[in-house]
Amino acid sequence: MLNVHELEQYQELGYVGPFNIFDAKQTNLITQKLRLEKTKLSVLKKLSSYVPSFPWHCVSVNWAKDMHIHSPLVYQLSIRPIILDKVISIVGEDLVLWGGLFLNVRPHENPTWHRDAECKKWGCLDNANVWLALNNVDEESGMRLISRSHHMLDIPSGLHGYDHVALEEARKRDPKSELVSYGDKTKPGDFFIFNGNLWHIGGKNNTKTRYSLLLQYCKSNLEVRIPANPNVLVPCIALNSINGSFTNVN
Ligand SMILES: O=C(O)CCC(=O)C(=O)O
Repeated sequence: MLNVHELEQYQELGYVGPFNIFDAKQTNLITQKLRLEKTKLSVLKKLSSYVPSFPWHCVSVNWAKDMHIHSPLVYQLSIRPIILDKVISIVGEDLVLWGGLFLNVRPHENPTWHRDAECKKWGCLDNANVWLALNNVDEESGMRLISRSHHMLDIPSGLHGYDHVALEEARKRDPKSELVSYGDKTKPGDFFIFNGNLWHIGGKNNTKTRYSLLLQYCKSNLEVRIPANPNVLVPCIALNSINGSFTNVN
């Protein structure tokens, strides 16, 4: 569970944590297994594109955050009580897991500031993202956030990877916003929780691939659509159901 202060911080600033869940040995093992599961999934996706009747209708769409439905380990991690209890404190008991993304960010990649397009119409306590630091997460390759930006109506385009521009823009909207570098706060095996509407950017390591896991939860009655293909509902997994009626669960 989150305590009252942690929940207040999530509402006001948009993030909470870090919390430790795994030691270095466990973290290495998880990274290895997830690399394997991601490789298997990408092979299956390629195969499915050659077989018109392949029953993976949601997989072939331009949708990368689907490891929660295809990787047993991602699902198992998402229901670990130390994570799920905290997410429930924010979102409530009736919730779904709508996104699972194993990130392997390489040194040549250029991450950009963004917010999660899927949740732009949702309220503050409607959703929670969990970011689990796996391998090669350090000061420079951890996540960076702009506090309070989840309350802002927009995010300007063209922020690219520039922290000072993102902060300047945010402060035009709320002078109390701050740049928060989670790389300074997290070590492999730690996780933190942030609102999907928060302006955020994943850092990169200049020499090694950085590994982390993003788990995305929301209230079960919300519609989650693939931003690039809004006719398609995102495949979700019902967790901890009370009433059993879910908008997104087929
Ligand atoms: O690089 C990261 O870990 C951030 C990923 C992210 O923010 C996203 O996929 O929306």
